[in-house]
Amino acid sequence: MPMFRKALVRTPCRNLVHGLSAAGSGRPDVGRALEQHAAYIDALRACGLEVTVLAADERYPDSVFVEDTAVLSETMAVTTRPGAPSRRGEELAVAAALEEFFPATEAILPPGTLEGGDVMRAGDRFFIGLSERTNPSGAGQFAGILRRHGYEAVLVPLREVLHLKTGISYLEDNRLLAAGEFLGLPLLSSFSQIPVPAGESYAANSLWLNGRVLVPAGFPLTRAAIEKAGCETMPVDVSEFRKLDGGLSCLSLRF
Ligand code: CIR
Repeated sequence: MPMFRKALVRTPCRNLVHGLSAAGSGRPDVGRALEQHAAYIDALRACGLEVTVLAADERYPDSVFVEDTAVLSETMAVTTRPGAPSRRGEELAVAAALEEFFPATEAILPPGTLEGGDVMRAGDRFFIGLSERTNPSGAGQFAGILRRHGYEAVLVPLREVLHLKTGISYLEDNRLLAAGEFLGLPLLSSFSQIPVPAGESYAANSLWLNGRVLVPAGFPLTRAAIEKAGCETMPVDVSEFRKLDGGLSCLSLRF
């Protein structure tokens, strides 16, 4: 079971209101987003993580979703090339910050695109979503990097959701929280699946951290299902980030 010691987050910028959104559920309130972000950092700290906070960057409305800009493990730091053109460049400040913690970083190069939200680790296997943000070149480059580090890569074509982890989360001990198109998918059949109850699919993006699971606030059925599967849960309100299709995991890089 992994032990996370550190996390990297980035303060939401005022331009968050101009972030990408397909959800059509209104624009985020920046003041509330800042409060929620601070509470999210507190939750990470409560799970034992030391948190590095990068400064807001007004050039990138979506830069609070730092998970999309890198993929990390004990031995590897890969900076991505976001598939959304407006997000390209976010990864530079993240790469610079990671230099303090990793001896070397690798990068996804053009024409490849990859966003960290499309990468889910389960032990030594990394599942990579092929999505509108992660193309076959990006996924292929990343799979090559994984193999060099002794990991296995499994490609998962997506049909409906933005990112792979919009619909599934690995909760350790072979437990997989899953919603929608991922329920019963043969590629994921080796996991013990916890189905996300109808109407709560947003909570499929929950976050295992050192034995506890952060769950978005307001999804009691999913929370109960996770508790029933043996995990202590901690609700965190991320309603303002949800308006931009962002989930709990998107707000941090853990390592
Ligand atoms: C975007 O569309 O890129 C942002 N508004 C949301 C990114 C969410 N990130 C994630 O699911 N990993």
